[in-house]
Amino acid sequence: KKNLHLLSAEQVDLVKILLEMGQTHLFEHWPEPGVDDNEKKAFFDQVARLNSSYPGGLASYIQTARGLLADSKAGKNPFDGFIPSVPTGEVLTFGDDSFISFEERGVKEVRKAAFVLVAGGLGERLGYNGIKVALPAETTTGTCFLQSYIEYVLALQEASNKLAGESQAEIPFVIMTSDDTHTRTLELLESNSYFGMKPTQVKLLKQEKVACLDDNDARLAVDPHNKYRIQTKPHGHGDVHALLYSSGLLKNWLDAGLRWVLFFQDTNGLLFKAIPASLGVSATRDYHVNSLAVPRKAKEAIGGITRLTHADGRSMVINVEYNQLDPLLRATGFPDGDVNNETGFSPFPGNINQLILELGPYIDELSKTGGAIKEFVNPKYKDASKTSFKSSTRLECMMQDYPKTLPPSARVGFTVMDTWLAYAPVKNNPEDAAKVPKGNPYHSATSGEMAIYRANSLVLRKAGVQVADPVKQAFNGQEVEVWPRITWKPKWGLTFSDIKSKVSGKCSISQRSTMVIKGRNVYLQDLSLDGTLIVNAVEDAEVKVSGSVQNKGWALEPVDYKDTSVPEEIRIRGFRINKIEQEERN
Ligand code: UGB
Repeated sequence: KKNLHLLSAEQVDLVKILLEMGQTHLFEHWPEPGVDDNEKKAFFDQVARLNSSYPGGLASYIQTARGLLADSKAGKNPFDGFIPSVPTGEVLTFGDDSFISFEERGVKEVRKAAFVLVAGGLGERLGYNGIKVALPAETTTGTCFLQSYIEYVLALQEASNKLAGESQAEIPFVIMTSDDTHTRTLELLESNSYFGMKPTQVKLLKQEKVACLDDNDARLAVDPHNKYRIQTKPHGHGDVHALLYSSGLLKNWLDAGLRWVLFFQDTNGLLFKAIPASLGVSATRDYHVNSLAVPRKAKEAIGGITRLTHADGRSMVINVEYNQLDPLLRATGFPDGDVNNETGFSPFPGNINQLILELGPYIDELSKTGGAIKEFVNPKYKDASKTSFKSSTRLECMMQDYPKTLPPSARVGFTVMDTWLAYAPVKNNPEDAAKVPKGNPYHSATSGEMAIYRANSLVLRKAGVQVADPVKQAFNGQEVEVWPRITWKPKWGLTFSDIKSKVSGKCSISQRSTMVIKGRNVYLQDLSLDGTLIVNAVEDAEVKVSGSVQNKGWALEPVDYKDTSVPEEIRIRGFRINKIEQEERN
């Protein structure tokens, strides 16, 4: 009470709420007024921030936490009463007629879309010191993830505007950051002129962390390094919905005639190869929610997309995390749990956490929820009595849990794509990746880069180019397929039809080759490549590339991830590219 004069009227109300919610311990060891007043003020500012950035405020956070902690202590199954079944969705095969027509539809629609990248996570599993979007997706060109994403969005925008015969639509690009990534993301954009995008087209929304909890009564944790702060931790990527809603952007987009919002994660170098077709599926099937998925091996460490039906009539199509799917199946009449069927895969498609939401129904839903997403809590208990925690915990939420509050009438579907085309995230550090059981994906910087070369090689093969088979090689203890290092700028080839139209005659590329296509109107005709070829077409210049190209090329040289004389972004992939000789065409 003696410190109340430090506060504004609103802050006094907040303190009252804290006291009513059993949080007196926060002030217990505070000295007399006059001592540390600035720190005390900073404490109240923090409390105000924690309150305003959470839908319903701190009181609601504490209340929800108590409920979830009690459920967790009681060992309550979050899926109690729900029966899982395999939902229906669209399964695509790259390059066939329906894939091509979905792609065409997607490109047409994309000028009515906004893209949202969730990039607030530090990626503790990867252990990289920088922000993940600054990592090169591949080191042949050194293009980082953020640059690749922006160039894809710009290329989609241009192609879509061209189809519409209009040129004014600008696709909004939002990046959700956090205190861990915000400044560095902004610096990356600013020091690279936003990779060619107009700065006004890009919006950064910073998520706030949430208060940590010390016990089952949801007593807020005092920061161990500063008694005038509440300890905080990330709340998860689910924050993106509340942030988009409270920023007013959704309303602006609706007013501007937009129809879709696409969400994606920070390190999937393949993702945009899957975007046109899956947006086409959303538009054709009129999906309010479309989750991108890949075939999933039973028990593989990605969530499964599942229909859950409750005896009381509730029903939803939702991601069930992999550690929950097997026990859920066993408890509901499937004694073998999560197993592969005759296709060799689990019947539940694997969630890659790329969502396409239809804007109208999305806003309708958020107007009811304010963007709050069903949360969960995952305390690490000291012992079986579950009365105390090893360290403080907090509530978390995931963006793919958005459909949990939707009415059963909502059209929730999914689109399954080949893994080689759609999904190769960079999440694991070299040491952990090397320990991944044989046959399971490494999800490392090494496998992420190799997946880009493989996908480009397979796409060109399908377009008629004779691309040599890969060789197997181990980097950082991971055996990967090394395909020719083929890369192109998004504006060269956004869809399969696009790419096919740029390849003709008898083209071949040997395994040790590298090909970098930088221009838009580059046509490969009767090209035989054995070495490195860089095609630097200036803007719209038409360049025909043919004949035989042979040189010493660029070689992959192994490096050890423990060798700290090599830059971190290189050594985490276990090789560097020695650029011995190349031919350049303009
Ligand atoms: N992220 C944020 O923006 N803010 C946060 O507070 C946390 C993360 P991870 P995760 O692709 O295989 C997801 O850590 O959460 C961003 C799905 O939940 O890479 O373990 C972060 O920057 C899971 O169902 O993944 O697992 C990154 O861009 C499965 O699909 C993104 O959120 C899995 O991804 C994901 O964060 C997968």
